[in-house]
Amino acid sequence: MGERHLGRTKRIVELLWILMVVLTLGGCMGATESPEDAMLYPDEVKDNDDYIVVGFSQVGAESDWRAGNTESFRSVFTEENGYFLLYEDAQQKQENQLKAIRNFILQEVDYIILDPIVETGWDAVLQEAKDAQIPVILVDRSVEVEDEGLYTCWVGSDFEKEGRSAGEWLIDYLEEQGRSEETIQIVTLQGTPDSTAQIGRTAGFASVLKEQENWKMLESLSGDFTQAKGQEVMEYFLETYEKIDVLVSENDNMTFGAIDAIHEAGKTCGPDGEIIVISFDCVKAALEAMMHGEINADFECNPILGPRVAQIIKLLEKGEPVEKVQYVEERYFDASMDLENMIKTRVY
Ligand code: GZL
Repeated sequence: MGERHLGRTKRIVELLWILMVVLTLGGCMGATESPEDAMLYPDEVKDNDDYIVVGFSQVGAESDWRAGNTESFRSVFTEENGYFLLYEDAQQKQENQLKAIRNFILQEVDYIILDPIVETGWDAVLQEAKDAQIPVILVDRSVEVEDEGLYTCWVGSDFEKEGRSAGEWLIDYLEEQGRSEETIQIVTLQGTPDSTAQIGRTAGFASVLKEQENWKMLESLSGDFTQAKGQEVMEYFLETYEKIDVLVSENDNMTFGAIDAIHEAGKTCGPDGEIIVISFDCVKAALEAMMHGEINADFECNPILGPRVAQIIKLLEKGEPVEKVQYVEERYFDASMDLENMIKTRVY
């Protein structure tokens, strides 16, 4: 961006903040109580080619993973980088995302980024975005729609591969422990029902489980990806089933809650415990819990999607084609690894 442009842009940003203060002090804008009240931005920004205006509808703030994911967008879509970001936290409610998207359309943003809390219920609002000629980029979770032309592309994880890798890891681990012939009783804490992450992880692990005659899935229940719900459901599992050999927990925050429940029930988990704990996300706090002997294995779900989406937008700005489906690189960790050094390299 040229110096002249930068100077003009800086002035517009100053104007924008003054406008914001005036309107807020005047009570005209107030805090964003709901998506309809999301900050309007002045025409000067709207009509200023120096800026790419992006509306981002985020699932919520339910987990450490989500915090890392949100930060990866906020740190990239900045005015210094030539963007104006309208960010909306849907507080894990689809209706808030629908309102936010309609708000972005009203404000004539250049792009909409959507992390859809669940896969269904998006056809109408995505058609409205298409009619308004606003490209929609899906991130992390995906959508089930009649017409896949309603969105430009999707960037995220191969959730089914994550689930399958967890099942394959458990086969190897039980082999090492000399327990391949033992009846293995499993419970699952599932993520938000109908979310892509839950659908994929559940299906992936199930594809391995169905080949293991001695594995028995006692019950699978939703912990909604939160620590509180994860603890509550694990308490129910521990009260209901006398012998639980494995917990499959579809994200680290539910795992943290489950570990608390296991300890409160006077039981143990991890490599030296009664219950094998398999988790997903690989946030730093989970790898630390693994280092302290509470988690056996964790399957990464890379939340750093912001830079990838910025690259996509740059290509779209040049009228270049982008891949419809774009997976991010992922790995897993288990307690046998040199976690102390690995944790130092983690950014979330
Ligand atoms: C997965 C993401 C999930 C994480 C959870 O990509 O959608 O949502 O696994 C988060 O931590 O709540």
